[in-house]
This record gives sequence, structure tokens and C-alpha cells, in this order.
Amino acid sequence: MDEVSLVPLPESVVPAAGHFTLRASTTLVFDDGDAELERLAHAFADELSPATGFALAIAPRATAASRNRIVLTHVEASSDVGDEGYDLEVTPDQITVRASTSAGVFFGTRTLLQLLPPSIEGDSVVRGPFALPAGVIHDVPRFAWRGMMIDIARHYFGLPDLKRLVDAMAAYKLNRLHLHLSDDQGFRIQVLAYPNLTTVGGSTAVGGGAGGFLTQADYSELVQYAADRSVIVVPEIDMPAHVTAMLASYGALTCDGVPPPLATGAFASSSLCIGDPDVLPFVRAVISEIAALTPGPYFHVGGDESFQTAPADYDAFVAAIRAHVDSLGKTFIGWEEVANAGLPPGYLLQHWANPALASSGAAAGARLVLSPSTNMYLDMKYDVNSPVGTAWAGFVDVDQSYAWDPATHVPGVDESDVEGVEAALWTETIVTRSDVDQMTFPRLIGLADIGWSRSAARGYDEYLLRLGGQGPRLEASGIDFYRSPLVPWE
Ligand code: TNX
Repeated sequence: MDEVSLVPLPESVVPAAGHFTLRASTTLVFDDGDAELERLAHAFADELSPATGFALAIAPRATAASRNRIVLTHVEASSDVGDEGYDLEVTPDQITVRASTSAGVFFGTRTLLQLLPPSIEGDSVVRGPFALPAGVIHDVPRFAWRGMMIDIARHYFGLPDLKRLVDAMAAYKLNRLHLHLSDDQGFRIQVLAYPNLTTVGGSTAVGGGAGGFLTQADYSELVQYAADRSVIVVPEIDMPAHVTAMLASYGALTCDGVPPPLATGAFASSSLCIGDPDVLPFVRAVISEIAALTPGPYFHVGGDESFQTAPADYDAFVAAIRAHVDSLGKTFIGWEEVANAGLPPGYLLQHWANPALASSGAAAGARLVLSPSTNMYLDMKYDVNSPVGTAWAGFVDVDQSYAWDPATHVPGVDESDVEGVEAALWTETIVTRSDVDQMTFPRLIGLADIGWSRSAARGYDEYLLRLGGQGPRLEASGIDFYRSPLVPWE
């Protein structure tokens, strides 16, 4: 078993002699009566089918043949695998994925895919053999939150692009898709109570293009698609700033009642009129409607860069929204500026630029999601030659995006305060699917390694080799990644 092929790096890998070979006669086996494992077995068979041409049989344990099988099971999982870890055993006769949850079994199957030849990722039949090296893997994630944010407000990216992103995230065991659904230049999710938010607020984008928005059906389809891959969708409606699209849709949210023009430049500045009695009921209704469509436990309310909102108004507004999110049974999350509002403990604070704010929030009982712009902003150019992106936080090539430690990055904050890590793709300059791919990959893969791997063997030099090994896999998956010259691509 070859560690060099695996990202994220598992906690332990013990190679053994021999191989398991996937054949047309291989059976996928699940625990009798376990509908979730049965679903995962079907989904895995579907994933293996395009490249192999096999339609693998699926059977409950009681009726399955005893050889040449892949067993997905909750029986005898190690006691420390937790909510997402797994044990994987490959012998010449049988593969066993053991975990106490279906998320753990799913992540175990991601490792299995990486043990197969890269051509397994393609969508047309290739020649075998489809052999996996024998051995034993024990694997448990380091952080609970391993996320990616995509800004679909500055430029709109719809359901097909977002599903594709979920697939790529899941391949590297990421588990939170944070959707930045609103900003000055666009409001991108249908709200039945306030249709102008999308018919007006969703009608353009940076550069003046046509914009777009997710219908509620699109959003629900994405949430289910993600959940089937152990990814939780985290919706963000950014407020009280970054709201020109909302103000342009409903002039009642402004202090003079006059809707501003839609914003199509890369930069804009705006604020909800906090003193206006229409504003809180409006945003509460918007949050409630989107929360009701969201089975995941989180609601992100933005809170960044409120330059036009008076500090006292900001603090009162954020406190009121926090109370509303709590009342809906969701966990409140905001950008690090919400720490200024002196909120009660028990929420998530997303660090991006100001370590002092992040550490004061943590000291007051927030848990941190770390998205340092100097390392984890996917809109930063790799180097001076990058055709899209910005560089306000510096150039971020593969070294800079990987060489940081969540346990020590924010002074005064240690690992126990950290819920996890998240990469953020802001899209002021990102227009096409290829732009998304180039800026996201390979840097997102480094985040996955940092967020998941507890292995003491993990390090930048050995990571570069493992990352280089992902090249053919990304290619076979149709991801147009940036071939950073720092990486020894296979
Ligand atoms: C800062 S990060 C912003 C975004 C921009 C981004 C560009 C944050 C919470 N606010 O509005 O898109 O920089 O890199």
C-alpha cells in the first residue's frame, strides 16, 4: 500500500503483501437491513461503473459470497473512529470498510478510490486490471470543519458547477460547502416572501452580465446531493453590509426609501438602514425561509466590512440576528467582525484578516473557522503571472497555502478553540468554470490535508509528492487545475 498516492494522508497505513483485484464478479456487501449502507453500496457501484464497465452486484451480508467482495459495515469499527473516521482493510480476497457512521464509510470509500488507478476517475471504459494494494488503514480526521466557500454573488455559478465542486470536495474528504449567496452585486437564492430579491437583485453581476439565482428547488437538490456525499451546505446571507442587491430590490430597506441602482463594479459599499422598523422583520423572514430549506445545523450571516454602519447599530443588529438564528435552532456563524458585538458563547467565528478579533472572539467563547486570507483565499493570485485573481493578501502559491498550522496560526488561540479550516473563493475576477478550477485546484487539496490529517508524517516536502500524484486523477476527473511549477506533477 503506497502512502504516496493518498491525500489527505491517513493517520496510519500498514502495507501488506498482495493485491485485491476489482472484477466484474466483485460483490458490494452491506449490513443486513441497513438502508444507508445499501445506498452507499449502490452509489459506490455507480461510481466504479463508467471506467470499469462493471455493473457490480450488491447484496446484504447474509446472502453474499465470501470471496472477492467489498464489505461496507458498522460491525467492529475501532472505538476511536468517531463521527467520520474509518478502518480499511484490503486483502487479496476481500476489502472491508468499517466505521461507526455512514459518513465514515463514505470517506473510507474515497480512500479506496485513491488506491485504484487514476483512470478510475474517468467517464469512459478503460482497460484493467483494477488492482488495489493490500494493507490496513486507520484514519480519523483532525478537525470537524473542513470547508470551501464559493461566492456565487459576484459572479453566478449554478447547480451543475456546484455539484461538480461537491464531488471534488468529497474526493478529498471535505465536509462543508459554504455558499456566499448574497453580496452587493447579486442575491442568488429565491425567497418566496420577497421575489424581487432574485428577479431584481439576481439579475446582474460584476461586469454587468446576466447574473442568475438558485431556485428553492435547485438549492434543495444541491443540499441533498451534498448530504449524500457527507457534505453539509452552509448558507450565508451577508448583512448588514454587502447588501446593495437587497437595497436595489426593496427600497424600504434604505434610510431614504429610495432603492439604489444595482451594483456591477467589483467594489461597492452599502448598509441596511438599521434604525428602520422594516429592516429586522425583513431579514428575519429571509433567514427563516432559507433556514427552513436547510437541514444542516448552520446559518452564516456575514457581518464583514460594515464600513457604513455605525458601530452601536452594528452591535445591536448582530445581537438581534444572533438571537433569531438561535431561535431557529441553528448555529450562528459570522465573519470575525461579529466578535465586536460581544455575543454570548456558543457560536462560530470565521477568521479572515484580523487575528486580534479572532482571538478576542475565541476568548469570549466562540469556536473558530480559520480562513486566513494570506493562505486560504483562493482568489489570491499564485504569482505575478496569474491571469485572474487579486493580490491584496499577497501571492499564494502551493507553498504559502500549505505551510501554516491551524493550531498556532492565531496568537492566543490553540487547537482546542479551532472548529476547523475553510478555503474561500471570492469571485470578483472569477468568471468561468475554468477560472474556478484553476484557482481552486490544487490549493483546496492542501487545505484538505491540513484539515483532515493527524499523521505525524505529514509535511510540505512529502506532501508535494502526494500532490504530484493527484495530477492524473484531477485530469481524469476533468478538473482544469493549475500546474504550479512548485509541484512534481506525475
Ligand atoms: C474581503 S473576506 C471580503 C470580500 C472580498 C474579498 C476579496 C470578507 C469577509 N470580505 O467581500 O470578496 O475580500 O478577496
